[in-house]
Amino acid sequence: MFKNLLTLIICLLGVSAWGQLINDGATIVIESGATLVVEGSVTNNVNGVITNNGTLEVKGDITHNGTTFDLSASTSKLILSGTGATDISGTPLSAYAVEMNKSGADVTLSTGFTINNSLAFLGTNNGDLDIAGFDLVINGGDITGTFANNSHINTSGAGVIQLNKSSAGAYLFPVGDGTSYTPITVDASSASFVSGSNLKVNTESTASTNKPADADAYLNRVWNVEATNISNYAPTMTAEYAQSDVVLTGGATEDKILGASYGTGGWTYMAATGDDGTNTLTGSVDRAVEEFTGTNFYGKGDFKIFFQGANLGGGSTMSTALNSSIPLTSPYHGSITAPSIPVNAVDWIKIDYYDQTMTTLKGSTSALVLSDGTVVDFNNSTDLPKFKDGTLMGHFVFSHRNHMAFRTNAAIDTGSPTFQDFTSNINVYVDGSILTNTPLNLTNGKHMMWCGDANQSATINSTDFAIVKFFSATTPSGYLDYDLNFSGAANSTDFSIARAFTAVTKSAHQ
Ligand SMILES: [Ca+2]
Ligand SMILES: [Ca+2]
Ligand SMILES: [Ca+2]
Repeated sequence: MFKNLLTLIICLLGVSAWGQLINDGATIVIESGATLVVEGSVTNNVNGVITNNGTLEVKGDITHNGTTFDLSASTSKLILSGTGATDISGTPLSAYAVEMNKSGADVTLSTGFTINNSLAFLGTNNGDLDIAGFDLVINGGDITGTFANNSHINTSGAGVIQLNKSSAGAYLFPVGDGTSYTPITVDASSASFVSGSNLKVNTESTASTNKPADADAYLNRVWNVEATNISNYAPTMTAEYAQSDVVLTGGATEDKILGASYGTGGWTYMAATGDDGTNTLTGSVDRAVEEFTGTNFYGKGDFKIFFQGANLGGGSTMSTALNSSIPLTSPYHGSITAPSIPVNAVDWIKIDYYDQTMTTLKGSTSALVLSDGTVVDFNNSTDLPKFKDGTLMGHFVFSHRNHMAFRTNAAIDTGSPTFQDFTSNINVYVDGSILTNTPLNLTNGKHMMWCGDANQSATINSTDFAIVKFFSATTPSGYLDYDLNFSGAANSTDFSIARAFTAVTKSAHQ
């Protein structure tokens, strides 16, 4: 429209409506209070200067390859409207306030976009803002308005929303993939923000590549959240997934999907919840870079347990004489096989996990006990044992092939497990009706699982003695239930141990 008018200065004072605006070198100023409505596209070519101090409403594309496209005045507003698609391209744009007010059409970024005050989504069906591979930076203000499947910020590309904030708060990121609105709120109200703090968020419509191998209830939805220059950062995430994100296999149900976070050190499930009715997940995180999603809940436990039979001679550790005989497959669960047995492993242990009130068994797994009493994950001896589909607060029952079972007294937060040193008799359930024996046996300065329940009956008595006597008579060797001292053989030593421990009947507190 204004080709080759290099020296023209146009000052817009009232309300103007143009078909399209191609500026090849003029200086166009929209004064404060004035409105320019462009029914088509705005193209600011080389040497072009556009300064908006009022309202610029554009229904078509915006292309800026000119000298200046200044939308930064605090009196200014950029309205993206119309029924056709808008593409923003060229030199990265910076605007003070932006309103999304389209009708069933999207705005797509083909360049970076910084908004210095606010981004508002007006009305309904006003289209998505697809940031594609570019970053949308919100500099201090908020993203407000009405969001829906057809009105949100599509961050399924490589770009992120970067929310620059200098004060703590709960911040909504109205993200989605262009089809489904899947927002996440990062509640960092308790964190310390400074000038230069920011949160970066985008979402991906795929499952986490780090998803636990045996997860059978999870989402094809990941929210990437990164915090920069924020201290005391331990936010609560609240995210909403689309029903189409849900993946269930092997008969798993959607209620198994809870908030899960992946980052340095692996998966965490702090304060994890899930609501398959509202499709809402929550979780707490403590890392600056997190991948938040929904999977089966894998609570963890941090336990220290001693088997009396492996510490009959005393000392600070248990015997590992049985180590080379320990089978890769758990004696308690045929489906659980360790890739290898750690050289300091003493034996397998069975762990049944219950809900908070100890009324419902949620699952059963096996773990390995190391010589210092540490209980480790069978897949990875540097990790804590995991409890798939357990509850956030849960109880545990510990059983062994020839030791008497015991259980927790108070439910444990398996999303943020604290160390449970059962050798110090901490959090061990006592059944007041059992007067013959304590749940664990205090010996050599430690509380240990009682030796001698060779038939896993929750009672140590003459039956166990008879079993050990019978099977040790032929002095077999290997991984044997009647090898009470973990020596790798059953013989007269085990016979003597059985006779001593079964002389007085003992019962499990459970
Ligand atoms: Ca659902
Ligand atoms: Ca028994
Ligand atoms: Ca033995």
